[in-house]
Amino acid sequence: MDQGCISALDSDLFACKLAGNERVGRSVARPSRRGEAVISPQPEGSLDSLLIVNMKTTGRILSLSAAVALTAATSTGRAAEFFDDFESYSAGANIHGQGGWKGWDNDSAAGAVVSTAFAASGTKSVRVTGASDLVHEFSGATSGQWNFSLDQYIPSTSSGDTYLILMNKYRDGGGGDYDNWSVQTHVNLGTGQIIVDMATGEAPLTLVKNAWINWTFNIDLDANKVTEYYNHQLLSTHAWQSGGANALSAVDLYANGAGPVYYDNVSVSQVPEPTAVALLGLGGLALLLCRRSR
Ligand SMILES: [Ca+2]
Repeated sequence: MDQGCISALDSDLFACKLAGNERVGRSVARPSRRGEAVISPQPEGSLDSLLIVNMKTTGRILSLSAAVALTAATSTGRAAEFFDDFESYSAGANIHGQGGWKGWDNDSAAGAVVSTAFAASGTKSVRVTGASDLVHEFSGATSGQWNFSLDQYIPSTSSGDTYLILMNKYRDGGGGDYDNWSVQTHVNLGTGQIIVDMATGEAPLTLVKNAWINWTFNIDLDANKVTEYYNHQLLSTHAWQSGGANALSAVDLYANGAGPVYYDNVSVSQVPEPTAVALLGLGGLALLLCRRSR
């Protein structure tokens, strides 16, 4: 393999990545989008910069191929990504009506308070307790593979049964005729068990108290499947939806009178990220052309 070609390729791709992040910031700009579910079309500026750099190095054939690859990435790259670390809100405030958060059915009484008692990132998290039934809707996640992730802290003094829920259909006032549940993880603070409500026969996991743990859900909307991980342990794999929609519609942090439970770093991301797909496509094309030119 031509090492000189590889070095040049690596350098160009690195430059491309830097240019893309500076102008677009798919990864670095996440915190600036916190609190809002945003439609993030593949930005035209970054595509131009990628194309220009690779035209310099590999010529018109690559530029044409890259254009095809980038067009494909663009057509699939409209993602509804989301991130919230709760740092942008005032401590002690009800988060209902801020950053897209709201109580279930848009009821402020079902909101939750921003807290500085515990934080997985920065100094703040959101405190879900009592009447809290905190919702954030998402749009655009209607096909492909997605990761939903958040961090959870439960003090040993908390009590009751609390729930972490993902909806494939949700709207304010939708009720049982419209709303549809995909994930309902049940945390029994009394028995210390993590229980899957949306599948049968799954062994409960042991609740971790007084520590931040991560929940991750790998969602394959095309295959109608979700895999749930609690504290990096496999909890369950089951169908994403039945009688609902192939979509990630909302998260619901449901206290059910229990708590308090603290949540931080709520994240929705597409897998793989469209920018990464574009870069991989360009890299493969460049390597192919380097080999042909030898
Ligand atoms: Ca935080």
